Amino acid sequence: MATNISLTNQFIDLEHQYGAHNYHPLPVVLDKGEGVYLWDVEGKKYFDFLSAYSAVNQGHCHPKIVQALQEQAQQLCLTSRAFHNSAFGPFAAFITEYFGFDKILPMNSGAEAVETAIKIARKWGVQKKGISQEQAQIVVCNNNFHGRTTTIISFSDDQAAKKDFGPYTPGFISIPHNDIKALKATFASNKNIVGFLVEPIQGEAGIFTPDENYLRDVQQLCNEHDVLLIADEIQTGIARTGSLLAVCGNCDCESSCLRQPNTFAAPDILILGKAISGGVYPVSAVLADNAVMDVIQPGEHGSTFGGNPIAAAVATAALNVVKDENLAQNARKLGQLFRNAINEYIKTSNIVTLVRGKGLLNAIVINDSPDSETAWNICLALKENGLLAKPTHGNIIRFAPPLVMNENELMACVDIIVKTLRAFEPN
Ligand code: IF1
Repeated sequence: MATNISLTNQFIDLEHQYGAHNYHPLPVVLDKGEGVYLWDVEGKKYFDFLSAYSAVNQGHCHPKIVQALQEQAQQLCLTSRAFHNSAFGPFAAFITEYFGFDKILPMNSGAEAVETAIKIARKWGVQKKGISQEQAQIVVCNNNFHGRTTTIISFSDDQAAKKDFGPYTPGFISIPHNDIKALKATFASNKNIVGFLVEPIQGEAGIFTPDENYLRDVQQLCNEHDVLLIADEIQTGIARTGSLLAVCGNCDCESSCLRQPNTFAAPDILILGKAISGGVYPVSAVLADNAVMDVIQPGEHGSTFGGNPIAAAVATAALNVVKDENLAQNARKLGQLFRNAINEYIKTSNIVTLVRGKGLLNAIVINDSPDSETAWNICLALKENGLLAKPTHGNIIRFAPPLVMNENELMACVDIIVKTLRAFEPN
């Protein structure tokens, strides 16, 4: 390799020349991770404040999860579901008990799990509600993010994600998030609705937490109209927002907490991905009770890798870490400290207008036009100062560190963030 080009730029050039240009990453090339830290190829150390979009809640290369991966990989990796394997059954029993559902349908990516939920809901609507399959509708929210497949982008509002990828899949009605009146009106005016697909907190849209009673009211409306409540907790789940799931609300999550009195909602279909493997291996899951899940029969859905032995072993270890290390409680405590500290800074700031979020899923809004480069430039400066975060939709910066962070580390991060933002204050 040429010696006058930095190692970083050599790797970036390779990606640029040989990789499709479907991303615009920060110019940092990561080479190693441990807990809340990442190192680039030059040896520079960073705090990770993205956690691979909340997939690495348990911290990078968690030793127990990596050990589970290594042990299972040496024994049996993949059988397909043409045969049974000795890892999937125990994992299915474990994860259904963990979240309080009858059954799991395992997949690999988040988008596949969302597709699976859509198929289950449609089939349930046809078989249990007698809706014709040409008519079945799923209600979704404006500014949703549920993945990248052709069906999922069909009900996206994000033109970058959608434009020129048509024709689009029909059967979706989009209404505002956190708007119970709109949901009520939609249910009242259409008899062909099979499901309501919702992110309990909208992630990509900029971390929007709905009103306290929104999810409870949603649940009640869904019950009244015999519509399946489908919660996409791919980003919000697994302790990220300070409870095991965002739909758990403010409970302590000591045990499986769905269907407890102070739970916000108990979805009919729960979609999980990302951190159910701690970011070690692609694993996603759809959970539901028998009355819903049993509409799927042999041959009607599946995946070569779904439910494979490595996925089962890794996800079991990753979910055990969440409870053993009290990650929900830690996320709740640190999240509060983080927002308090940033709010203190905002009092004297002209560059940040607000901080919002729940647990350790937070965002700050930069006081500049959404088309400006300011949020991007702040993230470049944060990188120089040893902290990695990424802007979302122009002038918002998402802050989502691994949940294994401790208070001292969090305060060191707050110092970096505040120092960096100060340099962007207008004089
Ligand atoms: C990318 C965002 C985060 C998700 C929810 C399903 C999926 C995701 C709620 C699909 C995925 C990822 C995908 C990633 C960027 C990232 C993201 F900014 F786009 F919105 F996290 F905030 N439901 N979100 O958040 O899961 O198929 O990717 O496993 O680069 O597209 P997947």
